[in-house]
Amino acid sequence: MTTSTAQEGASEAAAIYPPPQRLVNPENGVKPWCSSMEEYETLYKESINEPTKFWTRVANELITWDKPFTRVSQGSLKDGDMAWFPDGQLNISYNCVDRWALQDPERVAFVYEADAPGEASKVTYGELLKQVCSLANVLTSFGLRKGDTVAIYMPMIPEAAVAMLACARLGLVHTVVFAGFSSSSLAERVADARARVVITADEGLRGGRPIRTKAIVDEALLTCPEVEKVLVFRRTGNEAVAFNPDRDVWWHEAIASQRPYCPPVSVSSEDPLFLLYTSGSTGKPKGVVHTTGGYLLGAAMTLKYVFDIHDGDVFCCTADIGWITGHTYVVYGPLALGSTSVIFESVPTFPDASRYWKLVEDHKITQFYTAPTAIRALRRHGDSYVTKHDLSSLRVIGSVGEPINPDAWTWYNNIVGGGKCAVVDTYWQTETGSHVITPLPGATPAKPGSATFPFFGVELAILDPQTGEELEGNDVSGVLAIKRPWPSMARTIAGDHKRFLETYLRPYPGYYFAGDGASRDADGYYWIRGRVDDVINVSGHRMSTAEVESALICHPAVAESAVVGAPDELTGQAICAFVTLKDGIEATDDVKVELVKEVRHRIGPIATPKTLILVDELPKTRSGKIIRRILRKVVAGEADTLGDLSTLSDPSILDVLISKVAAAL
Ligand code: 6R9
Repeated sequence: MTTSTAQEGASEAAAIYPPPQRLVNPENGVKPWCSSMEEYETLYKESINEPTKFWTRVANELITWDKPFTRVSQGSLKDGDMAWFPDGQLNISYNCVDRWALQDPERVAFVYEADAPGEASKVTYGELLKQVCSLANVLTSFGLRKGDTVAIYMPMIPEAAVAMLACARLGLVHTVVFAGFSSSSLAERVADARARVVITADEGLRGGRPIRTKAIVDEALLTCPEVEKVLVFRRTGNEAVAFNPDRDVWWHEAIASQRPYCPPVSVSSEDPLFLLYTSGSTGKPKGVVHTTGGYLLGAAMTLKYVFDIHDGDVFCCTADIGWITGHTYVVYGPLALGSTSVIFESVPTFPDASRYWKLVEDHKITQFYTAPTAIRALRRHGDSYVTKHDLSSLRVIGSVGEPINPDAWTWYNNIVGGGKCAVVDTYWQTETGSHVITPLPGATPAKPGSATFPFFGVELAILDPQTGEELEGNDVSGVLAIKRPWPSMARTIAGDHKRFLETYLRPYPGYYFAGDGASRDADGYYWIRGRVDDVINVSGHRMSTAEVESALICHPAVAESAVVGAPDELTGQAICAFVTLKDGIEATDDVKVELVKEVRHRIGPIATPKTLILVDELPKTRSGKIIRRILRKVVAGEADTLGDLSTLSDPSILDVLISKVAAAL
């Protein structure tokens, strides 16, 4: 189990922050969607005890169905055959775009804050509809049909969302690959998803620096011959970007010849909407599959209740669309509610550490959603970057991606929220599709560091990790599990349903196993303890230790490697790699630099090991298995509690290991 400073909160008598009065009794009289714990409990109980009534109501309230569903759900976690609203039909782009464009074409769908400060622009729902339709017609002209897969490798620009929505309009399955991934990571995902088309941009821009987006796609596609077309959006216009006229098509040229209307293709609620690759315990990333109706409902409903979205709100989630948070809370959630969503292309410290707060002031953002790692980093720069801006438009501020330590929570609440906003620490995963444990801003008294209580329809359990037995009552710790299917849960892993079952549903039969440790305190609040598998969380990004190890092994100098997460004040965890070199290769600093480069090249900069330690031996069992537990303990500074060492084949290596770690960290 990983360590995190949020853990400490559970044992202390944590401070309780009631919902701000300003939200519960607002001056403008607009009540929060859920304005008391009693109301939360009533709705929660209904969602659990009368699920058909509850889901029928919310699914009809939030979604426009082409063909209404007659059944709410079927299947079970035991059998892994869950389906929601299975006989219903709908189109997501119609729900996210047409509904609002027809009603009010001038309403702003996206505020685009470009990398360069002062270069903001807006996309109205009316314009968005035309753009999505034109692009959908381009995709049709490529011969794509319902069920085909399209890979999207783009910067954070509105066109990335347009690309997703154009796919959804035609029933195409999109797979967005985070544009910080390397060409080989992109190639692996494009091939696994069997994508026939890649949508990209000439270059990206981050913090004033160009990113060679198209060049990375070109490199990736050297090993993906099945890709027929690459559609290229012109972001920077750098003329040096290579263009292959047999395969590449300019976005602006292609849409110019297309009609700006395209009828939406009605799909089954259970047709796949997207694949999103995420790291698991083994080296190969998993293509998590989300379907249509249930996912859209989860996105819309959580955004409405957790961020308390009302007409006229401007919602800003700083996540990249390459992650699930960007899918659900930059694109699908806000648009499903007809709200305004901010697309932020830059980085929080460009040109200085006030960028986010200037953004809030400039666009009168009402809800702001970011990651603890950003909060911790910005806090280091000092309060003045925040306090010089007028943040009075904010009502709800959210956190996601990793446990937020109580100190960072308190700073976020006091300095960013000015003590007048609700802080929502939202726990969820790529696989859950939308929030599963979260406070509701007008209702839940918060405890800093706790994600508080389950969202509607989510029935939680804490299991004994060894016996799988459910731990009843309060004041218990174990592994986190969910007891019944919920609408926005992943349905399978692309091309590998067996792996889906083995990863999530078979470890504890009848439960969804989240992969996180958790406890329920004396008041019933949930505290997430971090991953219990070989996944580490660096700045809120999931990294598989096995994936980093495989990248290291690719280097000809490496004999063996073991990667663990080390606690890190800023990024939560940091990648710490232990490497043994092949015979005859000298352990020099140059080798270390090369190995770090290898990982960056194979996976991307997000996988950069912060520490790389060359050792003569790794701790192993007598049968030759690396004991990562020992490495984890040593890097966490807990070498005095290494536990049972009876299986360690050569205990004499420990002293050297401990002193090398002490010198490196
Ligand atoms: C949405 C997202 C999922 C993993 C998850 C957990 C960690 C996310 C958290 C949190 C504590 C929170 N996590 N939110 N831990 N408190 N509020 O991040 O998805 O990239 O799939 O990561 O992130 O460990 O299992 P994903």
